[in-house]
Amino acid sequence: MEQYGEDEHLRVGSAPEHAAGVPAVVRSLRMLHDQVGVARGTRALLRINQKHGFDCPGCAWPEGSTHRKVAEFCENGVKAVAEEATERRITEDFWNEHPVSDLRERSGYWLGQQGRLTQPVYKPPGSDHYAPIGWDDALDLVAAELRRLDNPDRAVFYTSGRTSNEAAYLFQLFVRAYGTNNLPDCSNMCHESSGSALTETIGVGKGTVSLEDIGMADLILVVGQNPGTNHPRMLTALAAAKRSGTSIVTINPLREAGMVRFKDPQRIDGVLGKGTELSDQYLQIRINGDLALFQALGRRLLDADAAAPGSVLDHDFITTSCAGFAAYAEHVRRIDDDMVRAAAGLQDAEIDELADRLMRSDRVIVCWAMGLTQHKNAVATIREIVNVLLLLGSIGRPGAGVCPVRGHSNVQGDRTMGIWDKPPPELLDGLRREFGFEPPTHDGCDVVESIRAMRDGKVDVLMAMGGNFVAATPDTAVTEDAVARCRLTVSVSTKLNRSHAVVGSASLILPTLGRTERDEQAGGPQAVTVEDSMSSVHLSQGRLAPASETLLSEVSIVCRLARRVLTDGPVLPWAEFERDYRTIRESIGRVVPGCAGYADKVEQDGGYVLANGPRDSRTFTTPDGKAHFTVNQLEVVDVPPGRLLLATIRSHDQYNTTIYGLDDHYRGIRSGRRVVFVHADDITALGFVDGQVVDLVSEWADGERRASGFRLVAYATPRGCAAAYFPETNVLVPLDSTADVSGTPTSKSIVIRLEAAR
Ligand SMILES: Nc1nc2c(c(=O)[nH]1)N[C@H]1C(S)=C(S)[C@@H](COP(=O)(O)OP(=O)(O)OC[C@H]3O[C@@H](n4cnc5c(=O)[nH]c(N)nc54)[C@H](O)[C@@H]3O)O[C@H]1N2
Ligand SMILES: Nc1nc2c(c(=O)[nH]1)N[C@H]1C(S)=C(S)[C@@H](COP(=O)(O)OP(=O)(O)OC[C@H]3O[C@@H](n4cnc5c(=O)[nH]c(N)nc54)[C@H](O)[C@@H]3O)O[C@H]1N2
Ligand SMILES: [Mo]
Repeated sequence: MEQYGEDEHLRVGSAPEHAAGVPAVVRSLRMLHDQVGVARGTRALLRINQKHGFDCPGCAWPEGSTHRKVAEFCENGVKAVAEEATERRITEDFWNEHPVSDLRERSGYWLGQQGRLTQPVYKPPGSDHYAPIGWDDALDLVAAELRRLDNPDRAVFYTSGRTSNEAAYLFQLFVRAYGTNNLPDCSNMCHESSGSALTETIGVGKGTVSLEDIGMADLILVVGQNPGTNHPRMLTALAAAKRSGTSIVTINPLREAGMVRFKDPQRIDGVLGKGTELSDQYLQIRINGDLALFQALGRRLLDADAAAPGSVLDHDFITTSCAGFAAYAEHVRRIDDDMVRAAAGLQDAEIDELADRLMRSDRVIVCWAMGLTQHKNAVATIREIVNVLLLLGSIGRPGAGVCPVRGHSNVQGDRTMGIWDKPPPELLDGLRREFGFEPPTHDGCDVVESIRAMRDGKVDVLMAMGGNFVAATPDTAVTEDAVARCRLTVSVSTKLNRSHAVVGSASLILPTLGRTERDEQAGGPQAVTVEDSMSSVHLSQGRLAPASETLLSEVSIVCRLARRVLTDGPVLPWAEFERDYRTIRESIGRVVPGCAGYADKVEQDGGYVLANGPRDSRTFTTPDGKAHFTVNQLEVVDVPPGRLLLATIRSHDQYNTTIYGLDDHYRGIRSGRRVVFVHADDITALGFVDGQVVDLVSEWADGERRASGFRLVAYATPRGCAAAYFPETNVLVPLDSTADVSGTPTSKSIVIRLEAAR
């Protein structure tokens, strides 16, 4: 396969000891001007995250409601905008020159570089070519295929996290009116573990802190997250907190430059000076050691309070607002120190120091991302974070709480709008009331269950609202075969990706407007709404000329498809919805739990913040109204001798499966992606040398999987740990290796061995 042939120029240098916003933004601007041109590029940048502008398609970190800076974006946002606002176009000739079999051999980087999709194209069964097709014919085709299914559960409807609230709301409405809850989404692979753990323990599956809280905390733990690359604007907030006296502790197997020192592009001392030293303590924990660490911290807090009662624990809060304390305390008092050492790989003194910091802090925030959510025990690990915060009463108070940092810019909103394979009953009640049809009540398939169903011949149609299903999901070989068993695959997309090359017997690509673009409907120019990581909802209005006259918005595509599919089902106001998106928001206000008055409230300046019981009033919407301590068994992933535990991670120049470029600046990698980071002593002990090219072989109960040709890079990480980029390594993640409860693929703990490249 020529797929990853770009790596011949790979260079490995030393990783910098800090993240610097200015050079990073300059590098991205170069990318923007290459793709977009100076005038259109500048116009786009001035509209990112501004009032009356568009929400940055980069990440879900909030913008801050009051003091928006002129340039409220980061290098990540610039790249995301360049990717979408590019002036490159895929035109009719492209499809003649590149049969599907050719697209399959291309890298994700190459596919993305071809530019924006401009017209619907169809690949009929038996053909190796896509050819242009009109919108009506395309949508008729999908409708015919959906209408012939004898069981709606034979169709699966995937959503990625850039879809607006309006499109997401209509998509789930259409899918449920059609008769299935098969609504898997990227969240299943992302923060599902956070949602599961938080709903169970505090009653709401979202974070409980605001941007203001970040500045008020005494102590912030950043666990399993690399904001320097994935949420650069978070570094600005952390640096500001740091300057006002907040302590910051990083818990991460890799020494990530962004968490060491940060030069803020928005400040003069960040441009000229040394920047801000961010982490007061940096714990290079072993992969998957976090559950053990938080149990060990819990025990130290209990012991210290037992020695001086009332000095550490918030007894009032625990007694009046929490359940399950006694069982939890009993359990962590008996944890085995040797197991903690084996799992976390930390010195006792390091854990003692962090415990002291917790005891000295009145307000504690814990932030986390994929380093915690993609393990077998991910849900249990996040429950342990909640346990520690409950002990301290550090939840539902200013400057304190849980902060799962979301990825895709609207992944949290999509879930609020009902993109959920296991819908809450209140949402279904709302749909029943508003539209008078009986929605399906049985659970649908999440991502992994959908792949199993496709593999087992139980799915005929896969429709994706954005994203890159075959590349983002685990077990690439299994998934690609599974998808190929569908009769029809349909992608609503802005850019070409691997999911357009690995398809069912028939395949349609439906090109859509991106968030930066003007959306004109019969009722005038339309805005959409999005929700950020801190539950703030606001309007977003695209300003750039669309990439092509032919593009339809996601809302239009759903409305026009629904009208064709539901001809004998419930009569719903699709034409009105398409004409004026405010009518969608009015319906959201009547249907979606917690969104009363939505249409008016989002029109307020800066939008509004959705209610959140723990944050607003320290109320917990669990069945008994209490916050719950939980008891979690400490299990350590069994890594046999000679094997490593692999985490699959992101580089600085990628957005999930979208590869912007081949550098990972903050880790010293240039012009290539097939690298594996391993401790120098492990490289030697395993009989290899730094720089050697190896295969990664994952070992799992059902057999071995191989990813070939990775350059070994000696790196500062604990013994026994390894890291390499996704999606190249997704082939190593077994489909059935998932997190307990949440079902998230265990993309951060794969047992591998290294073999000299064949
Ligand atoms: N530029 C850019 N921005 C992005 C994205 C992108 O791809 N590119 N993706 C977006 C999306 S959808 C998401 S979900 C977020 C992802 O944001 P992150 O979660 O920051 O992304 P990852 O690269 O997966 O990084 C996980 C971090 O966890 C660490 N880690 C791995 N295993 C463990 C462990 O067992 N314990 C601990 N404590 N740490 C561990 C890794 O070393 C790494 O620093 O970013 C969003 N923003
Ligand atoms: N091994 C491993 N696998 C992982 C992860 C990991 O850490 N390790 N992380 C997981 C995580 S956290 C996530 S969120 C998933 C991501 O999974 P996805 O969300 O499915 O993947 P993306 O790469 O973000 O999707 C990119 C594509 O979305 C389309 N797109 C972009 N903007 C728009 C838009 O506005 N509208 C529409 N309709 N389409 C658009 C473009 O065609 C682009 O090619 O991957 C998961 N997979
Ligand atoms: Mo994500």
